[in-house]
Amino acid sequence: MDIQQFFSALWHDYVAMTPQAQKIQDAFIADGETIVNDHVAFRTFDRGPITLSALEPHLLALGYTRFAPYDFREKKLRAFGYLPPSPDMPRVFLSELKCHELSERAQAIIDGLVSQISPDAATQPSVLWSGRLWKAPSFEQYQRLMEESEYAAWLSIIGLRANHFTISVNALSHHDTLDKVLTRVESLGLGINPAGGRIKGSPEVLLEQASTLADRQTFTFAGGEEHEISTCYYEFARRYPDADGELYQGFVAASADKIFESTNVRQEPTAS
Ligand code: OOG
Ligand code: NI
Repeated sequence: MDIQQFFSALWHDYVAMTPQAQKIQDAFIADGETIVNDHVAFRTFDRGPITLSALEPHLLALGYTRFAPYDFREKKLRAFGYLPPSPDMPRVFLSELKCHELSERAQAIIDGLVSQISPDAATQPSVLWSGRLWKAPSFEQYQRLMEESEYAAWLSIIGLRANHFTISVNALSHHDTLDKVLTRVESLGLGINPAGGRIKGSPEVLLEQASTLADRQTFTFAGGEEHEISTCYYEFARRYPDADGELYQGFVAASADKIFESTNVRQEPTAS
């Protein structure tokens, strides 16, 4: 599978879960913009056949290289940023949940899910858009995970797929600031993730980012109970050159920490 086929399959799976992404992309194209994807992101458990180290070889096979590690102590996550084989391809952000930092009860729920995965599930790159590789959890299990980790609860029902694509603001010509981009997104009736402020980061840290609130869907839990859940979101990123004139390639942990919250089911009321 070449890198174009990889991202095309990933995008098709993502927009099926995230109708807002197609709507946003169509609006910018109608405005005369060219869409360049800054990065995509994946989430996983550090358990069973789908650990970060089991998924990473698929990125390396496409020519990606590990760039920088990130750690999110409070969210109990670790992650790596990856650089693409050519600058016109998206970067990748791959994170995993440090399951042993959750309670025994939550770990038992996660073990019950990952034990259903076939041992050879991660041998093909399509594992990265395979979705939920286990039966739907019960609503009670989902809520138990939610008490300790929004990420764990989200992953238990959504599974493996791109949780967001990211429009490169650098590649836009009319909407050349995050603020203009967000105003346009809001004009479509979509909400912006307010955590840490609408715009996260700054020119000083060489990266400004913002994201939508994830789409919502009704999900049928084990036993047939239905509840509204968060699916996936869209992000917007503007990169700045460093002192050597090279465009910043990394992520910013303090901003990423807030971007994760785009899929939170419970959104904090905004301060202002
Ligand atoms: C990834 C959040 C981090 C970024 O650009 O900082 C991120 C996630 O929600 O899984 O994508
Ligand atoms: Ni991102």
